Amino acid sequence: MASLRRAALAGVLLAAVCALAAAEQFPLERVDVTDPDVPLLMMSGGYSGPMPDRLLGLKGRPEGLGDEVAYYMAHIGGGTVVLAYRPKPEPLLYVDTDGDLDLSDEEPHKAPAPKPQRRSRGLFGFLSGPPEPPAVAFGPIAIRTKDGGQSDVRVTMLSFGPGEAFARVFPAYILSGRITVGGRPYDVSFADTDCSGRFAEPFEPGKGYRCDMMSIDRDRDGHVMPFGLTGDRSEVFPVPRIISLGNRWYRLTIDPVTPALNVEEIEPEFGTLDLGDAMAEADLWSDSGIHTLEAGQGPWRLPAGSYSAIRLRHVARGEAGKEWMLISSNRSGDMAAFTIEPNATARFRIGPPLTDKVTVMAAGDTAHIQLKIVGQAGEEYSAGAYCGSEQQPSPRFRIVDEAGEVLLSDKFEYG
Ligand SMILES: [Ca+2]
Ligand SMILES: [Ca+2]
Ligand SMILES: [Ca+2]
Repeated sequence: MASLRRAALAGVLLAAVCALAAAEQFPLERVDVTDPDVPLLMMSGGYSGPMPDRLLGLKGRPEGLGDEVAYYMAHIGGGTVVLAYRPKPEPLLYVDTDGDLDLSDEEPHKAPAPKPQRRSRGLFGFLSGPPEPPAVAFGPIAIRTKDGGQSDVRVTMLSFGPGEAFARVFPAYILSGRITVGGRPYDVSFADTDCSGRFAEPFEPGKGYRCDMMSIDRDRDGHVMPFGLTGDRSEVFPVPRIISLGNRWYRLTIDPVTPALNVEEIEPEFGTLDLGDAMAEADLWSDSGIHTLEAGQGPWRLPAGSYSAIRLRHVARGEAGKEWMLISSNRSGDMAAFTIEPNATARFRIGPPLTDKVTVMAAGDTAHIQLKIVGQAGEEYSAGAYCGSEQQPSPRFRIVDEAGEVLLSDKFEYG
């Protein structure tokens, strides 16, 4: 009887292990993107301004373009790609699709009539502000990547004034689908944000913001909460290796050829992050998604893996209970890239004692002076503390000559 019970128990355990290991595959479909102003593409491309063509090392140029041609360099597929744009009489774009720095071997791309003006979108995707400049849209354009692959991109030229246009390069399509996990359906999308030609490359701290992005409608309200000040409520984040949904963990693997997404339930290994000071807060990007750490809640148990602090805050209480905050948001210092090992503790100390770092860049008779406040872990804070939600006046400075005479007294500007 006992052995029967043991056998039954073993069977149950085996079934549980099998249930955990079963991977499920969900189809993804290719969805064309013509508007880069969607949350998933917020980190894509950026804007490239015109640059002097003598700096580009071009071996050949397209003929008969006249004087009004402007040259650009865009980051695509782990390298840079040169573009030439002539706005008039009919907009033409040349792209060095084979990366040989020769534009004379390229076909011109023509654009349909410019899109009508519309109001620009703010940080959270709401329509606000003045009308955007007219946009001239090209593509899709197939570009050979550094590793011999192909990246399909679109290029939008935005004119801010006569003779001045900015280029925005973004992926021509995303992969979208619906997965069912824990009995619940979730809409997911993946963008080859860095235009490498490879989808869903998991987050690596060293790549910074040039990483592929994923969105998931986690709360299933039909909208995607963009990345911003929303911390871990954000539904857009760098593609993780593992993701938590409904308190369980899943490994995501993309099959870009089919295309399909494999989802497999796993038991991840955990480690600990200890920031010591109870007043330290952090927003982390990692290969296990976004983590928001709040003051007084640490140390934190987190999945083992790669991390990058994209925002650090040191909070202090001043007189009358006022809350002061120093904010570091430029991925600086030891926490810009770090690892949490399984069953081990990663320790960092941020915030005071602070040191200041002044850099002076002189060009001709102009000097650019930059002040940074540096914390214990090498993290750089903007030089003005926040009290509540208000940033305090920026620090003042004086430039004195050898005799101590004040040559200039002014204050730093934020930026
Ligand atoms: Ca070429
Ligand atoms: Ca990619
Ligand atoms: Ca949502």
